[in-house]
Amino acid sequence: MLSLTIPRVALRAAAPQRQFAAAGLRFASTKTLTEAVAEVIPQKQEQLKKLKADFADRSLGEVKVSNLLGGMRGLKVMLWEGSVLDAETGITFHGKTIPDCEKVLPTAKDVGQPGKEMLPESMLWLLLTGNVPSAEEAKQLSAELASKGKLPAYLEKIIDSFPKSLHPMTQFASAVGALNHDSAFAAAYTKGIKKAEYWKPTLEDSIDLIAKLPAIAARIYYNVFGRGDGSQAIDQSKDLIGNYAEMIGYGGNEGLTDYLRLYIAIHGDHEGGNVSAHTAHLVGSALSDPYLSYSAALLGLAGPLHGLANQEVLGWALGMQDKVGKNPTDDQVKEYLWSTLKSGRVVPGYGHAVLRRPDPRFSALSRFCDTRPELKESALVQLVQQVSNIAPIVLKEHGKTANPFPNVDAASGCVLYEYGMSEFKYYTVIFGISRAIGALPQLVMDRALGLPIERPKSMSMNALEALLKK
Ligand code: FAM
Repeated sequence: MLSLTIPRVALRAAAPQRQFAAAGLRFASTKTLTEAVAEVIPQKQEQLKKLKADFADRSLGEVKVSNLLGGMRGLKVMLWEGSVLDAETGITFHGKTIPDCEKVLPTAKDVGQPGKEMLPESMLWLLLTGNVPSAEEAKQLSAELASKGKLPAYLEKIIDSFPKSLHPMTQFASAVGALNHDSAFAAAYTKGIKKAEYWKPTLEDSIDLIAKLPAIAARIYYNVFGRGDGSQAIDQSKDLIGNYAEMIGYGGNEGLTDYLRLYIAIHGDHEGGNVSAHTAHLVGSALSDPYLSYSAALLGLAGPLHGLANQEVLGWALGMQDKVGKNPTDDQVKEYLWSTLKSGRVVPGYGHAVLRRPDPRFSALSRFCDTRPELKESALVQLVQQVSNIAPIVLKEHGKTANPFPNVDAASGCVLYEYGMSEFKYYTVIFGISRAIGALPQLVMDRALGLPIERPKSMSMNALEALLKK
């Protein structure tokens, strides 16, 4: 689909051999995720201690008025362990690029499921521990998540009471917040748990929440759009997304199921400063439990400049097809782009607060499209490709956007639509399932490192003027 495409076959040929396990066996060497996290925490604590002792007074750069007025762009002011976003090369997860992850992280096939894409479980393991899980470890994590995936009856009732007209993201955030009813962290805190132990119930809640997100999302889908099995049945032998696809009625669709695995794995983490990740960290710094913290993160994700953009892109692309037909010429695309810009709207799916190159997540989704004949032939997917070649030229000419290239949302919703999931309003919920696998591991690390409540300094314009005129 794209010139950025690296043949996936080549990537996989280069992959180191994974370990394979017979279904259902726990090998003596196989750790649980909790055991693996417990192993890495002492090193992280030691690293923080040393950083504080050796460098606490070192400067990381100056703070300019433009930083204060400009959404704190570029200020290095928070710790985030799972991933780092480079403006030119994009995201790395504990130093691994998306193509690296595609080579080494256990896939659906590696755990005996139909499909070829890396599992979100594998990404979660990497983000939490910094290490690549074995296939057995990923499989064991799938089983742990399946065993915790069923929703409590009170939550089902709460979700069923929401009006259908309430945006799915509002329902999602509300349902996640309500799970704080059962929070292990909140209960332990009330009982007076020691600070050094905070991370344990935080991890317990985080795993529980990640396990339940697919069923919450599927129940909302069923209630609002009438699709899926309605009961969110969980097959204990399936991976997280294999179960989710069944719950929303796409279990037989291997292409969509595998797309969801890739989508959810690569949307998981995008370092700490984006609105959803930062919100989880900020709210969690008040020792709000993982359900409350992630509920708040989801409300941030629901904004059109953040997670809602994938829904916007699809509406925008279909609007173009309505206006000029399914296979527009380059000139018609250009004209449509200009009409969007001239009407004062942003071109959804383009630009980024940090990235200054095409988003490697967009490239990964494009590679996926290249491997699937049903997508390669799609007029909508071809339009995504066409726009990705033309929009950067138009946006450069327009002259405002710091990054004229596609971000991940430029493709993501269109592929869902092509697979028959036409309910735009639901798309950000899928992003919301994903972002938990990045935001919650950091919350565990925040508690393990004993990070303090966040409290940056704000200033009024009068106070700022007074300071600057001194
Ligand atoms: N179309 C038109 N104008 C754009 C633009 C776009 N795609 N992207 C940025 N601009 C404008 C922006 O509105 C601003 O104009 P004003 O000075 O009049 O306010 C100017 O260019 C400079 O903005 P910037 O420095 O390039 O971007 P920001 O860092 O302020 O904002 C985005 C970053 C992502 C919010 C912005 O590029 C945007 O609104 N893009 C479209 C929405 C979108 O795709 N969001 C999804 C982002 C994605 F990565 C995610 O979070 N899921």
